[in-house]
Amino acid sequence: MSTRRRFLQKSTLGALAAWLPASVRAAESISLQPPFALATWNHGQQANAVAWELLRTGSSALDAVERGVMAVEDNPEVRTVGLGGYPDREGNVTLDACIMNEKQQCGSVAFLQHIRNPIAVARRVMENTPHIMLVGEGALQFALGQGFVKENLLTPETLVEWKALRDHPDVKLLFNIENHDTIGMLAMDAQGNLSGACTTSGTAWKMHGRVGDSPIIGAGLYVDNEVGAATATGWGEEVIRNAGSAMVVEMMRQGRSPQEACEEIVRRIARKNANYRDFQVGFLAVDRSGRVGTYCIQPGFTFACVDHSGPRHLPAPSML
Ligand code: SD4
Repeated sequence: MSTRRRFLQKSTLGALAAWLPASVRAAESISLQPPFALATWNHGQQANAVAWELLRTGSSALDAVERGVMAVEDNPEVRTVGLGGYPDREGNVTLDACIMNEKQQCGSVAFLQHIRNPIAVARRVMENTPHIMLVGEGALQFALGQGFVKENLLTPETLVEWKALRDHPDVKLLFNIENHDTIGMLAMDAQGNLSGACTTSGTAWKMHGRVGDSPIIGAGLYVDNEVGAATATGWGEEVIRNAGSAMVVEMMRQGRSPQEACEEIVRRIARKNANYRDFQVGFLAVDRSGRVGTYCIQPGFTFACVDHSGPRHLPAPSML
């Protein structure tokens, strides 16, 4: 993360915290009517705009989430997803993604290099193989065999930022709370079917070969058409350790609201890790009736949603 970005982050966190109470009420009271889509972070708005065009004209939730997050993967300005994503410590852009539909069919790729749309490869894994997850070189070979094009994903702009990170004396800041803006997207189509997608270049400065929560079904994403869907963002190690998204969906099945479920998993993660003040974890969930829940450790996490009432972009309530 650049010093400038860290400064901007610090100065905006206070501002966000100041108007948080209203946002807490707003997030908790959101109830979407199908079709709808919701997605993490600022770039969730771009994904939702694409998804909405599909949903409002009758496309499936699966197509909507895939196309929605692909728009963000294609956007080189987003440094945390797809093309232009931050590389690992050795300068390699390695991508993780997964997708899941209403039939609990799912596909995933992890540690995939040179392909800008890992979510589309994950969908092909789901539809064209007997497997759920392909990683690394095998995932790349599969993608090439499916007609995907190999390209350099490290843009000159990202390379400049990466070099600044590499040369920065305070490596700890690289694990800062705003250093990971995965896109997780959930949607319900007009038929009442839920799907989800999650895609990321992972935590910047990760070790080569590291895989986070985002491509792991049940961690970064989980969809159960009987109950609802959830997705996670932030420090993936903590999300994996706590089976984050599956846990949120399971709590909703047991009767918690999406908001209560997101708060419970975030508090549980914090309770079990004394260093919780040093990292971010956030969840976004929706149940079958369109009730939205979201919660995170640090202020700063935002989400976007859209239905016939139009697009909205809101900060998530936070523990701290
Ligand atoms: C990871 N969870 O690789 C991802 C990063 C992320 O918002 O979410 N960012 O750990």
